[in-house]
Amino acid sequence: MPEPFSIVPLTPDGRGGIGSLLISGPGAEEAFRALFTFKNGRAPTAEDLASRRHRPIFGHFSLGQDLHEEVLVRAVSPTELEIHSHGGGAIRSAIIRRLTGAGGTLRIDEAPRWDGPGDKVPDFRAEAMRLLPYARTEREARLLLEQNAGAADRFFEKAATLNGEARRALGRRVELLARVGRALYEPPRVVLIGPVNAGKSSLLNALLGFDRALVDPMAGTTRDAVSAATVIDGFPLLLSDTAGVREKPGVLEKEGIDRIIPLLKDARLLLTVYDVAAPEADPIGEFTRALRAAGGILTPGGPPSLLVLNKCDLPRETRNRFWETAPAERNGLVETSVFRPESVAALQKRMIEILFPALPEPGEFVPINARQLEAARARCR
Ligand SMILES: Nc1nc2c(ncn2[C@@H]2O[C@H](COP(=O)(O)OP(=O)(O)OP(=O)(O)O)[C@@H](O)[C@H]2O)c(=O)[nH]1
Ligand SMILES: [Mg+2]
Repeated sequence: MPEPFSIVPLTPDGRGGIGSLLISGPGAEEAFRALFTFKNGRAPTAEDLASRRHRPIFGHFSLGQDLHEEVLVRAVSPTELEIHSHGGGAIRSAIIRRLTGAGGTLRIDEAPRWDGPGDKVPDFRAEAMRLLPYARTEREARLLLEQNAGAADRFFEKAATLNGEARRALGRRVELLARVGRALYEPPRVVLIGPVNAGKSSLLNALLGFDRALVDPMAGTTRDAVSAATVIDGFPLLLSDTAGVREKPGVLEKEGIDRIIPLLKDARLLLTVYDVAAPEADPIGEFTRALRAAGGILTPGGPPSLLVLNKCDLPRETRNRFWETAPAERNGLVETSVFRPESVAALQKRMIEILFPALPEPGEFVPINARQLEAARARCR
């Protein structure tokens, strides 16, 4: 019966280039020696580890089936070792699986959640620090450090000096800033929809900066929804490409269209992409009808939608006159071409403006969980 030990993740899963684990307990060293070899293939003895206390030890950690991961190890004591590997989620879980197989128990604090449990009166600084290891970008890390530096204290002091409309205005601002706080937990999902061949997949690739989705001149190329995580202006986002929608789709195409429906509910922003040169008399009406036929109804209560007119590099005479005459829909429309990077950058800017209508000033308070938002609301009523 192996002696017990615990496995404690020191870094959040899959978030960094390096992933660190601490194993501790009476069985830690023995389990480690059975799974680790030096670069020359030799397994370490207890004396090897004792003579290298606190010095980095480089070698291979066995993942089973002839697979191994290069790791750096620090043998703190016979009952405590740090294992540093690549940070990717798959490698981390493989290492943890091997360690639990050798008698270890995974000890993990629950990752903070936007509406997670906590003290009734939020401890603003401590909560920011608890979230810090989960920051994905420098912008997020800076925001949390500012929250730890007294942003909430200043907010509540200021709120106490305000009355009436000024106080309600502060309340409205904090409500908008909460979207930035909420995005720390769930990157907003942006879904590209539109008629077939409008350039949705090309635009997804252009927004990502690499070719994630298949692009083809043939209409109906995308069958499945393809998603990818990206960062725009320091904000992590999820982008989803979808199958083009047209009336009377083929069987396989219909499958693809069916998969759009749940994404519409999950979206924080829809990019409705049209080809400026597509010749339909009423492209918007036609797309909306086809989407409705598939069960997807765009309601006013649903996510905001941004109209993107793509392929604006095409010669003027090929443009559909519809776009010159349709007055209502032209409001807020963004023209893009995947061949014009500045147009893609302008689209990214609009996306961020819609998703985050207010951005915090340096040092400004941002509620980073539901209880913080509730406390701020109560003060601004
Ligand atoms: N001139 C021009 N062509 C583009 C642009 N964007 C996409 N295309 C072309 O339009 C065709 C269709 O592009 P896709 O990205 O596959 O379009 P899609 O909307 O994903 O199409 P489906 O998945 O079939 O619905 C391809 O030949 C692209 O090269 C653009 O900005 N300008
Ligand atoms: Mg496509």
